[in-house]
Amino acid sequence: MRIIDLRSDTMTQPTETMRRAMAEAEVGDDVFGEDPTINRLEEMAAERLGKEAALFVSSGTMGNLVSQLAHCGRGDEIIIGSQSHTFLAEQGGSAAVGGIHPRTVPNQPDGKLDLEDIEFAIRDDNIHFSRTRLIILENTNNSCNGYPLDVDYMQSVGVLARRHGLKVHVDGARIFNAAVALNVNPKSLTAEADSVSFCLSKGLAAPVGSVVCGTQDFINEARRARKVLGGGMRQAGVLAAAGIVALNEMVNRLADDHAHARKLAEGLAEMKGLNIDPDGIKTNIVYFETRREDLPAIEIERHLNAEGIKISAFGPRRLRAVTHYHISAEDIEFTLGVFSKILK
Ligand code: TLP
Repeated sequence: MRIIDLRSDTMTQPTETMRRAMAEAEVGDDVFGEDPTINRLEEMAAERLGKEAALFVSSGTMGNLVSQLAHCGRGDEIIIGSQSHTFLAEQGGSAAVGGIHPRTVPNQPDGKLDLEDIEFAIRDDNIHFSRTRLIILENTNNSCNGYPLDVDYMQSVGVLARRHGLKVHVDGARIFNAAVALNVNPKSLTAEADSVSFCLSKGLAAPVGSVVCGTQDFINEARRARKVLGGGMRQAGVLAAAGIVALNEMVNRLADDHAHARKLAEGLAEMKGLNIDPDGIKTNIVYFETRREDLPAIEIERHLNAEGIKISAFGPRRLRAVTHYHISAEDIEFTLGVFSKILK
């Protein structure tokens, strides 16, 4: 049976070029800073995002956690979106591992945190309160339809943070999707951020890894944090080699994923019983709702699965489909055909 896997862009398989680069990678002990391929990936990543230095880590979750550990001490507070991945889906690592207290602010439908809400959440110097240290933004914002946060907004949060002596971390798991969707240089999205982490293993199709970028001092701290978490890898240049190919070859093509997501959204919008605004789909993540009493999300997921189409129910009425490297325009047509059959 033909399988169309729309559960996540994490499902992407490494390309042939990646597999070759991995097999031929020059490697060394990275805990000693001696893996030339990792060093090259870190230099490239820092350059792409306009930062002094970078650190290769095993996952997006580790990237966000080492960044928080580098910026904050125990008892410090972070301001973070109530719908953010770091708050919702990283096991509460901020608190569990770092002793860092999350103060949530509601994400607006376009993923932004309202500037007034951020300002209101910043703590005064008062013996009752923890100290606010860090604001975390997510770009693109996964739960909010993968919405990209624009350059002006990213800058205004940076200005606000500096006014209050705070740092900004960007969970840029899909920052290159944001840059491609907005048609801007990714540097302009991270210029005001103190740190940014991005994933190589999502739309960019590398098998493993994320990179954290920031100042050299910040990266020194993040490197210590990575080691205590057990993330000091040795000859991991075999992984970084795929990451280099990802940065060189897989960024511009993200536009195809966005076009496919939009096409899927437009098709779903025409179907009775589903709720979706295709204009809200700017990147590769498509959330939609079922209004059919007889077809809750989990039932739709089950029917699609039986036809070889994998998507995820994200609540009683909400579902998510994510486009990526292995999803073609024809797969979208086929998927829409199956949807109309199921909804009949
Ligand atoms: N997102 C994944 C998983 O939650 C399954 C997905 O399918 O969307 N930040 C953001 C915005 C993310 O979407 C994710 C993963 C992460 C961080 C964590 O990355 P990993 O999975 O590499 O730890």
